[in-house]
Amino acid sequence: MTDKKDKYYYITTPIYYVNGAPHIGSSYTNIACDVLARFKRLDGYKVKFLTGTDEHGLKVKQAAEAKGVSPQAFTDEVAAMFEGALAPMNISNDDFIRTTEERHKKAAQALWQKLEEAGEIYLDKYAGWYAVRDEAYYTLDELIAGPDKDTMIAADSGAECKWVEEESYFFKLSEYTDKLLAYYEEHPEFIQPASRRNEVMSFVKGGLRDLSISRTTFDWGVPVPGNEKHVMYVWIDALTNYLTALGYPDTSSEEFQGFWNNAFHMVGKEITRFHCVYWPAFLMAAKLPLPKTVFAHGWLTVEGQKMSKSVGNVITPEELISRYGVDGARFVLLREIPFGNDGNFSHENSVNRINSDLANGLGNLAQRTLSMIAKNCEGKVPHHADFNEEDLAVLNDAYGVIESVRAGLDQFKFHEALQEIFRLVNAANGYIDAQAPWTLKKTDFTRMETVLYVLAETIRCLGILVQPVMPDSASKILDQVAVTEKARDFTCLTKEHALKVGTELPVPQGVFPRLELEEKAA
Ligand code: ME8
Repeated sequence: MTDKKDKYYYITTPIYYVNGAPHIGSSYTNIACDVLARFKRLDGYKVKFLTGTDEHGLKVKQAAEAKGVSPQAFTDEVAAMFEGALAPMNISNDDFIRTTEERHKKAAQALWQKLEEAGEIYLDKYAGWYAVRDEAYYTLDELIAGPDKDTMIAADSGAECKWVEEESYFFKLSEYTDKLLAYYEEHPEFIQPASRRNEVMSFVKGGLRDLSISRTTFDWGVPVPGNEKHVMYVWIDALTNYLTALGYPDTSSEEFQGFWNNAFHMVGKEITRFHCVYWPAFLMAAKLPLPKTVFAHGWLTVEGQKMSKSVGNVITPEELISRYGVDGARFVLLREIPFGNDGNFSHENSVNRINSDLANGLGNLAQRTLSMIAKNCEGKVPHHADFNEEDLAVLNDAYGVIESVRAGLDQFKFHEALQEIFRLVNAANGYIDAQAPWTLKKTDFTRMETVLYVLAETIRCLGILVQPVMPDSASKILDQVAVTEKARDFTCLTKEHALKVGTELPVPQGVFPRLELEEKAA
């Protein structure tokens, strides 16, 4: 839960490895964070929304080698693909960080020095199993036998591990076991959802070992200050990005303090250990406050299978947009899968969901109402008489639903927040059917005007409410009920901001086309 009096909100995605082009996995996280960022802006917060790319480490270096180009040329190219995928998905990030930037190198080295000054780092020798794919060290109890004697497999992720032996700096993570457990106990909101919190807590309860935080066998990384034979372990480098973007090592600015005290990290569930164990320990060691929450969402599969190049089922953001439109894509990803759970992306379910909620639900509500107003009320916001009980029930719902939407989003329950909004859509469609303004047109014209007014006002509220999830469609809806740009934030969800009788409305146009499964998504 954010502290509203602070009015600062800092939301981050993981920074993505630039070893391959973006797929809908990163779009999923980006969209979720974008919805939160847009929601908070409309709710009066100062928002900083950060995403970016994680460009160092062996995995990226090896991908560059496979292409026969230098790591810098390779990362420049792939980082541009990640950054370029944001605008087409309408991602409203305020900053894009690349770990190869100078500002980041400076921040990562400054954090290292803080840890060193605090006496939390020592030089020793590392000997153990390392998975390049996960950029992670594993202990024997986390491994299963591999295809040959030199290779082990990480039981959880399936990544191949090789034995490494080299001089390395270590962070005294073992000293943080109790401190972390006490922190998790005192701050149940720190790791969400609860299932992930339980997993992390049982891992930490097993006792932590000191963590190897530098490498000497390659040089594609941030040099360790004072000993440039070493580069930093890619995760200590990567995690620091969240501080870099706020201007670290300068912690004195209002921007740093406001945002860092209200920081929310959104990550996929496979990287909770890094964000919920290593990161808070580094921050404690550097005497910095911890983020409010790390939320670990579930894993997306496609038509029931893990997305993989070899299966050939990787969905790109472009494909998603070309089939469903930007808003349709954003909507289905958040509406179909309870956030936090693993979820399957299916074209059939997506088409059905878009048709039922958007084309038949919200789209039809707007089309029926606005075309009746165009034909019967000279295209102007109609007059209304006193509202009766049915009218007030719909209007009060339209003004009040923001409370449950806000509560849902504060708990990262996107699907529940959307269910609330679409419950209102269904209620309004039920109201139009029950009131039958097409019949009232012949029997009681004044009552028809009132009913159409109630519906237009409900559409205004719905337009405001769906902005975070479907910014383009919301803007079209709000244009059609002549709501000015300034009157679109959540403070306008009150009767004081209701549509003014007699306001001229533009010619109505359909906002959500119906999709055909056979043609569009067979
Ligand atoms: O882990 N379903 O980068 P990464 C859901 N660089 N989300 C998915 C997904 C899927 N199938 N595939 C990817 C890294 N994601 C590190 C992070 S942060 C300091 C460093 C999303 O390129 C999800 O957010 O492997 C996941 O955590 C992230 O992409 C992993 O991106």
